[in-house]
Amino acid sequence: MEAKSLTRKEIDTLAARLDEAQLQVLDTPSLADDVEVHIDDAYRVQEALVGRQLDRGQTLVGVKLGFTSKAKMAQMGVSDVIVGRLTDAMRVDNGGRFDLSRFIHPKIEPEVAYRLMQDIDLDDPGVDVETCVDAVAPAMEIIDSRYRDFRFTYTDVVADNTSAAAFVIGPWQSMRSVGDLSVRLEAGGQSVDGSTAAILDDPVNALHALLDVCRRRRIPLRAGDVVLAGAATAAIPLAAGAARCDIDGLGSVTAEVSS
Ligand code: 0L1
Ligand code: MG
Repeated sequence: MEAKSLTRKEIDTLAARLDEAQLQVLDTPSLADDVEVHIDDAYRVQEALVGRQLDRGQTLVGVKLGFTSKAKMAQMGVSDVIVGRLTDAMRVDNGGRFDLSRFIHPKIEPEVAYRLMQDIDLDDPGVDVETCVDAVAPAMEIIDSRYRDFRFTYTDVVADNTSAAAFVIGPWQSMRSVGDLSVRLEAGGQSVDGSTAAILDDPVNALHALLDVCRRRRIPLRAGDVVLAGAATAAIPLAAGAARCDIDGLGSVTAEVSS
């Protein structure tokens, strides 16, 4: 049975619950334990949640994709990527330091980032998203589900702004083909190896998938926006110490995590 659509008040209540979980650094049970949320409403909750962050003075700086690996899609029983928003409060400088205390149970994953050089008209059927990108970079994303034990449904995670928590971008270089490059992530004494091909076979495909979702969900794409294309490996728990991602031929990105 289709979930019935939520009222404005219900949307705002769920957004406030997720926002408080983040602000208090306290997890919350899956929304699905209390209410059935349709995917359309999940994106409305996400918008309301990010709206609360913008009301506190944060600004939008980009978007991120999730579920870009076949394994993750299969695990969640979906065939669509998910999209979340990035704000300036999530940005960590390359080589910079950030504190673990602002997260509930953070994980880190290696990513490829793109930069948009122009606004994208979502209603223009002829737009060539690849020509709207001027740069590519290695990146790391910190995900921090606001749900207890990282246990969530597809709609839960969309509502929770796709677990977005922080990101670090390495040196930008001119837009180029990425395809299948080796990736190594080291963080908190653990390491994981993978390939950029884990991102929809080639991270450039994430740009097309992004445009498709943004058209359907009316998520703006603007000049200067960062696009986190998706994870090249499974995420690993984030612990204090050095974090570093190396992508062959694309460069490195680092951060220092303090407790
Ligand atoms: O790939 C991602 O950025 C994660 C999307 C959300 C799923 C998760 O929190 O594991
Ligand atoms: Mg990610």
